[in-house]
Amino acid sequence: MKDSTKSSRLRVSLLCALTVGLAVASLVAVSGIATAASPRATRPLEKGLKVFVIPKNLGNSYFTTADSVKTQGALYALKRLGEVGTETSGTAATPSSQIPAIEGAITKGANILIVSATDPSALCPTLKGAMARGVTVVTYDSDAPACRDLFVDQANAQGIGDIEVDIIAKEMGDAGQLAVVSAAPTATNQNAWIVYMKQELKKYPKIKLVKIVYGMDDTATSTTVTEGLLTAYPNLKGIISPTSVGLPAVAAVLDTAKYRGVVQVTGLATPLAMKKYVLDGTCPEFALWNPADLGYLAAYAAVNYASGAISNAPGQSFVGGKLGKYTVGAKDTILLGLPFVFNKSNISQFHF
Ligand code: RAM
Repeated sequence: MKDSTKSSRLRVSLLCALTVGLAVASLVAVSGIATAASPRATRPLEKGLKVFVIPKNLGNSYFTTADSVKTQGALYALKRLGEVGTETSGTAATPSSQIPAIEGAITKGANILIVSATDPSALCPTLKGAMARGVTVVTYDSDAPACRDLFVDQANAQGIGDIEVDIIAKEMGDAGQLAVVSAAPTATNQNAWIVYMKQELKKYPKIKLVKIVYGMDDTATSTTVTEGLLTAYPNLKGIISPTSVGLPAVAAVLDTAKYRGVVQVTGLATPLAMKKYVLDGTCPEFALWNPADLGYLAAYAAVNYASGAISNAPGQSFVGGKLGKYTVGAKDTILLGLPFVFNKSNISQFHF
């Protein structure tokens, strides 16, 4: 099957799933991640564990959704499991802002750290030190492969890269100059997706990736770098922003008569932040997964691991609460599900 056919089928099947009334949470639950391997969770899960959930930064609504009790994210799952959950991080999505929060959590006697890594290597001395002291380290959202026990991945990196390129290519009429407004230059997740974007772009030889700029998961910086792109590349036809802070900032810049429909945009973001731009045509389609389910699953995986109910060997399985059974795959990774495409037909159904 041609890859373009494959990815459009993915989109079609996701949208069909929605039309039969499934919300994102249930899409994830039925997306075929769970396997037939039998659960090894014979040991009871420990209670009263001190668990610190450490997103890239605080004040990002994507992570607020992933982590909060109210959204049924990580802290909700920890509460249900009888653990003591705390969210902490710095204010900027940088290692220098995040590392002191990780160190603080270790000092406070953390049993488990659940971390979205701002950098795959800068965090390692701190995370390895924690592991050496018996602290379970689980990454979610953005990995640090050399210094954690498990990674809970939101969706296949290639699927995320491909879907963004296929959406923008369609909107650009398969031709013209394209730029990327990413998060931090060190972000493991965005960098992995960009690798696959470049690969997928080979299918569209008339699209030229002219520049990658970094908005640092900060609205003001994302706005400034977008304005810089529009000045430097007056013929720009498309922007992909694979960050939930970057995409609404880019869309806000393009939401004028001058740019709407002239410079196309897509990427990853939470639906409430994008509703206006989807409905007014600035950004007809973008993708994401359910961040609350990601946090929830990371909490169940981490507690199962810390309790000795699972190891990180491929085939180990556990029940992720309401999400059902999950299995550890290659590279100590547990996959939440598939990316999901939001557009005019479905955006109003989502409230995060
Ligand atoms: C931002 C962060 C996060 C990423 C989302 C899509 O919130 O960079 O790591 O997964 O965007």
